[in-house]
Amino acid sequence: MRLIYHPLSPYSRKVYVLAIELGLAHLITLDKVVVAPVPYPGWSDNNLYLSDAGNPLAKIPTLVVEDIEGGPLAIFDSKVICEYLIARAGTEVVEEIKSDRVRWQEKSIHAACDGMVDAEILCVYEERIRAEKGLLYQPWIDGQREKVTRGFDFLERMAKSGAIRTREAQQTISLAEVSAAVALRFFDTRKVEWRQVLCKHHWQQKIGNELQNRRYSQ
Ligand SMILES: N[C@@H](CCC(=O)N[C@@H](CS)C(=O)NCC(=O)O)C(=O)O
Repeated sequence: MRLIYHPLSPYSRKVYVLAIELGLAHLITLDKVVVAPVPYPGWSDNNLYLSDAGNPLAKIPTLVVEDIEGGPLAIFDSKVICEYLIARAGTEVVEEIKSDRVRWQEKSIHAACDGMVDAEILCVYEERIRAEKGLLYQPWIDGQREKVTRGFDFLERMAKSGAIRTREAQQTISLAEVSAAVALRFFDTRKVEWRQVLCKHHWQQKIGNELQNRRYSQ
C-alpha cells in the first residue's frame, strides 16, 4: 500500500498513526507530497499527481492499494482509509479484503461526491459573502472548480467501469449512486455544467431522473 501524505497533515497523520497501532505500518510505503487548492509553486504542482493516482479532489491522505482485485485502487478520504485499515487488520483471510474492491470503491466515490459538494459550497461563500466584503479571491474559486471538474471526469470513469450503474428493474441503488445523483442535482442549482461529460453513458438520465424528479423532487 502506498500512502500519499504529508507528516504535517493531521488527516494523514491520523491514518498513519492508526496503521502503526494496528501493526500495518510495515505494509505501507510513504509517498510525501504537499498540495494546495490554489496555484502555489512546489505545492499545487502535485495536484495532478494526486488526481492521476485516483483522487480527483487532489487531497491528502490518499491510500493507493495495489493488492486488490482489478488493479490499484485509490482509497480516500481519511475516514474511509481508517475503515479500510481497521477491516484489513481485523481480517484473518486477507484474500477476502483483496477481493472486496466494490466496497472500498463505493466508499471512495461517496467521499469524492462529498468533496465535490464541499468545493462548490466554498465557491458559494466566496462568491456571495466574501465578495460582498470585497474579499473574493478568484484563484480560490478556480481551484475549487478544478476539483469539481476532475470529479466529473472521475464519475464518468466510474460509470464507464460499472462502479456506478444505471438502475435496472430490481437492482438496489448504491450509496455511490445516491451521493452522485444528489451532488449533480446541486450542480444543476449552481448552474455548473456537467452533462457534456456524464450523459455519454445515459447514466444521469436514468439514475438522475429517477432520484431527482420522481421521488425526491421536494
Ligand atoms: N476530509 C478530508 C480532508 C483532507 C484534507 O483537507 N487534507 C488537506 C491537507 S491536511 C489537503 O489535502 N488540502 C489540499 C486541498 O484542499 O486542496 C479527509 O478526511 O481526508
